[in-house]
Amino acid sequence: MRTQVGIIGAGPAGLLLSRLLTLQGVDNVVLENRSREYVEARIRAGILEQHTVDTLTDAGLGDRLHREGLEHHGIYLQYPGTRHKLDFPELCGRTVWVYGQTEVTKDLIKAQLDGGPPLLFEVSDVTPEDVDSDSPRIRFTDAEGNPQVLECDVIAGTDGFHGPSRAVVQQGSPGRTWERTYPYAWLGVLADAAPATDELIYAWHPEGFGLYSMRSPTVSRLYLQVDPSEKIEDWSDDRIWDNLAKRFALDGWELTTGTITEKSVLPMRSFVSAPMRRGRLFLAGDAAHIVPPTGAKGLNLAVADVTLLASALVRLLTEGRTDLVDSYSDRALARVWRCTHFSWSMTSMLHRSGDDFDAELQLSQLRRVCSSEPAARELAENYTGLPLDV
Ligand code: FAS
Ligand code: PHB
Repeated sequence: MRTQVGIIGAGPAGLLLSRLLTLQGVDNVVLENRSREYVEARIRAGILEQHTVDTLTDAGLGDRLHREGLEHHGIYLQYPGTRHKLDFPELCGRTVWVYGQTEVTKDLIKAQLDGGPPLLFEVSDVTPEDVDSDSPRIRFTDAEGNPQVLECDVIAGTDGFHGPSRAVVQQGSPGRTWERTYPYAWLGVLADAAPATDELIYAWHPEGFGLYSMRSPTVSRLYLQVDPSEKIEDWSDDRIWDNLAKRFALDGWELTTGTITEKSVLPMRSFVSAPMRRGRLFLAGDAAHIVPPTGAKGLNLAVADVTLLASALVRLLTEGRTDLVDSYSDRALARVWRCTHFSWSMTSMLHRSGDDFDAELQLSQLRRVCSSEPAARELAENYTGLPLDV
């Protein structure tokens, strides 16, 4: 097999990169080790920045998003006795959209299978080779168990945190990684319950953080800060609803409960790997970085990476110019660190560490953001998405 760009991983990063390259006449093949059903069922992100919405729309993937997505004009910050609205259009002139990553992935896969380039599911033993040469290749075993070799001009490692690509980059360069594991996790819940709020609530509470999100006018997506050692089987639906009601409690307001259709405990970490390139192998998305979901950055950062990478690869493969591929890693990492800092700062401001000194600092910062326009604007600009080249 031969193609211009071999893409490892059919998550949002790999699928969107494939779409953007295809629209520019660059042929590519996407290799995915899981099944289509598994990939489409993974419940993850929920918030899209305007840039992400614009990129999907410009790529011809915005119809269902604009039909079913919910445009949100702000978020609420809550601490005991106060629920304060940050008005994004007033603060920074931008909005965000609520549209689950599962839906983005379904739209991308549908477009890919509807006349798009090859997307091979359930492959295995995927190994990038000769990435320091101008003719790298990917060895893999196809779904039928046949050994295959995909000859490429370029390989994109969009294979997430557990994929093989990052290790290949790290082996070749004097690279390095940074990691911070947080002393808490999120218990995530999907429920058939009409959200009891028009926009997301980020709540600080003495017993722990709570996030009230949603997927539609009839489906709520909620998160509770828990200890990382918590086992989901120890959390009955009643215990979950009781804790959520406590963390969002406000006079004159009531939580809407319903049937819980999914629940899981999600670990939280910050992780950055540099550089995001080795020769003809380029990393994008979770393959290169992980952020705690408090800032709603993970999916949007993956989209930003592939927007930069797609332009760089088109210029390399259609004009033979290397300027954008040579600057890709530095430009992508500048935004990665900005989003890493923002996600860390939102996480540190809102999650209880158990230390009362920390609690006073957090409450002071929350009161500052809720009372100072410049402080609120800084949060709003980061949350709704900074320009690609920060
Ligand atoms: P992905 O991990 O989505 O995709 C990588 C793909 O590569 C996967 O399909 C994987 O199966 C495939 N792959 C791996 N190894 C392979 C191999 N050897 N061969 C071929 N394919 C291989 N972000 C938010 O903004 N908000 C959230 O609430 C949020 N919640 C999250 C919850 C969880 C449990 C996780 C893990 C992440 C969450 N994220 C969230 C972040 C998430 O949305 C990611 O940022 C986003 O999926 C990044 O997309 P990709 O870079 O494409 O990586
Ligand atoms: C979600 O809806 O899943 C979601 C929203 C905002 C976040 C994290 C997750 O910060």
